[in-house]
Amino acid sequence: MSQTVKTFCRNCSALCAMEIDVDEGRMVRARPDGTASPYGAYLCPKGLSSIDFHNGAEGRLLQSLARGPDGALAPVASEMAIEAIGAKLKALVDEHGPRSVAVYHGTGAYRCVLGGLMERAFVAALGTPNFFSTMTIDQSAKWVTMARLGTMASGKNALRDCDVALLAGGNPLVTHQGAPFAVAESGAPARGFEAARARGCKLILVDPRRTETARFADLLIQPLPGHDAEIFAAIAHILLRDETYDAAFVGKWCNGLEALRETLAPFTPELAAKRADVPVEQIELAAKWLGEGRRVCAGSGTGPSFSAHSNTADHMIEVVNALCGGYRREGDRVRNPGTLRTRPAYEMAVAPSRSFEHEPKCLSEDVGPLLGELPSALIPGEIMADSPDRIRALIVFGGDPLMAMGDPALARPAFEALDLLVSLDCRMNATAGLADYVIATSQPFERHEISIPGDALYPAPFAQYTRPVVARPEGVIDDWAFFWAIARRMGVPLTFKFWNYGLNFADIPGGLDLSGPTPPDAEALCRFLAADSAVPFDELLAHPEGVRPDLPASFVQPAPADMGRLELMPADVAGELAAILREAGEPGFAFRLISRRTLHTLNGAYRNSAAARRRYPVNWAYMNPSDMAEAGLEDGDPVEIASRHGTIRTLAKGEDRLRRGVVSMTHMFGPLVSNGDPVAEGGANVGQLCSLTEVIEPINFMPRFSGIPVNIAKTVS
Ligand SMILES: Nc1nc2c(c(=O)[nH]1)N[C@H]1C(S)=C(S)[C@@H](COP(=O)(O)OP(=O)(O)OC[C@H]3O[C@@H](n4cnc5c(=O)[nH]c(N)nc54)[C@H](O)[C@@H]3O)O[C@H]1N2
Ligand SMILES: Nc1nc2c(c(=O)[nH]1)N[C@H]1C(S)=C(S)[C@@H](COP(=O)(O)OP(=O)(O)OC[C@H]3O[C@@H](n4cnc5c(=O)[nH]c(N)nc54)[C@H](O)[C@@H]3O)O[C@H]1N2
Ligand code: SF4
Ligand SMILES: [Mo]
Repeated sequence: MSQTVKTFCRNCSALCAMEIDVDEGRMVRARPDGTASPYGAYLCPKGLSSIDFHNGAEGRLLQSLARGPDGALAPVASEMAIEAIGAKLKALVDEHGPRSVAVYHGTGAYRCVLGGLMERAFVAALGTPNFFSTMTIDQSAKWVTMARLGTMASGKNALRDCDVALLAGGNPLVTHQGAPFAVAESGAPARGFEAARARGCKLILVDPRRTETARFADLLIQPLPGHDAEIFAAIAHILLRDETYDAAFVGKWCNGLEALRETLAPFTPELAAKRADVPVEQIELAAKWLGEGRRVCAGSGTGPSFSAHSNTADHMIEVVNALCGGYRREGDRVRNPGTLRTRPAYEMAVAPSRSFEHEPKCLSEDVGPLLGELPSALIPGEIMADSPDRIRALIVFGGDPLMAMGDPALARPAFEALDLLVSLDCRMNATAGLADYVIATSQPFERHEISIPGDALYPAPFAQYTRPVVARPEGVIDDWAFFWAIARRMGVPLTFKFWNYGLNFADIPGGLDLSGPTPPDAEALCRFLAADSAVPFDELLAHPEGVRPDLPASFVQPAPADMGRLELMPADVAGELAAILREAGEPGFAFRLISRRTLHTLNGAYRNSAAARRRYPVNWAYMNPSDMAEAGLEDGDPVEIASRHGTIRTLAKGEDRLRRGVVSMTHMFGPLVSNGDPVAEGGANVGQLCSLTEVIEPINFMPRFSGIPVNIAKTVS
């Protein structure tokens, strides 16, 4: 029997609405569904490939695995694995306390609503501070900025409202990464940029690569990577020099203008232009447009957050945004106040928390949490710490931290030293290969899901609920059911709550008591989450295509209380800028290796789909054709890429979109540690070029994933 089912994609926070044809219980075709979606009908190649992925293109796990006495992983019933894991965790907690248990939340966990909330409930009930996620090896420079500069509660201006928008180091046309950090709409990003241009909005991009997004740019600055701190310090310098900053906004909400002026005095546009190797006129023009803009937004993607001095760079990008008053202001229209949970917006500064200076601190470094999380790059150090409180068990939920954090020479032995490593995943990956247990989980189209991750991010109010499109195979379990069962086995009483970033789980009132013996019902959990929804749950049930409620117009309200001011130039940031000024560069390396993402893969996932393999039999080392000619390289030539920390082999490919002096590769290809044959291995792991101990940032301990100094040599194969 064949039928068509309405649901939504779970790959990224765009949560694009889709229709899937199901034939005899098997998904066969996907189409975009524009019936109610605020993006209209839209699916990117990953949304379309999710059918192949679902049907096993990537070696789906249909059974859980346990490591036997012979050291090999062998199939095990999930219930038996959970019994053994629960018993082991309980013994560890009884002997060493809750801190001995850690959780890592990966990309596969973000759009798994019930799993993610059950995981939070488990961590809160257990009382371990060891919550890690990809966020601290991604753009946590933004979290550091919030903690040091503060934040405007009303949020930044949306692309739909801007007349000047700046995006540094992001490529939303490919990644669909948009607000709240980057300046873009995550669903149908090209339509968002086209509409902005049609309104006359000017778009400025700062990227060493002329990205796919650059076709919408009015100004493209192509710097050497790792110099965003100087570039944005110079833009701020010009705004102050020319008095084109928003003095009313700064006067009302900011501290530290004089310290900013003083610190930025040496950061002239000429200095930034020289360091970043760009025309000084481009920096002047960007600052002129930003200064003239009436409604501005400056933001960034991963580029500046991955490169040298990422925390300082991000701070300066936010300072530029603040000098332009680039936030929604009292009386501004709030296009989407949220649907499942409607929130008022206030024009109000929230003072910096400097949460990282407070307990609970890490064992291996004197640093505390950012938004309730500890830095993922410190997981190896927290396992190896000479302390009774060290991490002894790690549960990895939808992630591959060994591939993601880089420096496998340091990280792998630490993971091997754990008493217990559990991977909760729908397929095998490098970390799962080391695990004691791999729990085979359901995949998105087999789950109940409600659109919480998109709720405040959709460009207009919208909510969607989906039941499973197809049944889950017999041997797999839902992620939430794993956390519920483990807690039950350990005697840890769970309270299920509507948690979101910025909230402290324990402080959220109410919740659903799940401490009883009967497993909860997934739909009942979603109904609970929709209890305060502007669209009643039954209406969502009746409209599987989603609902766009007709909410009364909402506007930014005046501040209800004095919460503080933004700190433009705290002393630590001034110190970092002074150090950057003294820096002599990193001689001895001819190239800088920069990060990139590809349209057909999602970090480690989808790289074995037919479409991805055709395009990327290896992860190419893309280079500027003139650089290649100078090095005697031709397309497809084998090359060796050497950083201070490691060496990998791959094949070179010319790309005139890249500026000279950079080589661009993507992450998460190939085995964790290569044996040197990139073609046979399907790529090489750029993480081998990274270090978890050197050139690491303060506060979030962010490793350098972009702008890595490297040399490139042709290899004789
Ligand atoms: N198709 C696809 N979509 C994805 C993903 C995927 O793997 N594939 N991954 C998802 C994830 S986990 C994330 S975090 C987001 C990331 O989303 P984006 O941030 O949009 O990711 P990238 O496309 O890698 O864009 C980073 C850009 O920064 C530039 N860059 C590198 N170094 C520097 C620098 O020092 N300064 C400046 N100014 N620019 C620099 C690079 O050239 C690149 O164009 O995408 C998400 N979406
Ligand atoms: N050198 C370098 N390193 C990087 C980056 C880089 O650009 N360069 N990018 C960094 C960034 S931004 C990120 S976000 C990280 C990514 O790091 P991770 O998130 O740790 O890595 P992924 O490969 O995305 O792992 C996602 C896993 O989730 C699984 N999965 C998918 N759906 C589900 C599900 O429904 N349930 C469960 N349980 N599992 C599921 C997939 O099979 C996959 O194994 O890497 C970081 N590391
Ligand atoms: S943009 Fe994101 S949600 Fe939409 S189809 Fe692509 S991966 Fe799925
Ligand atoms: Mo990411």
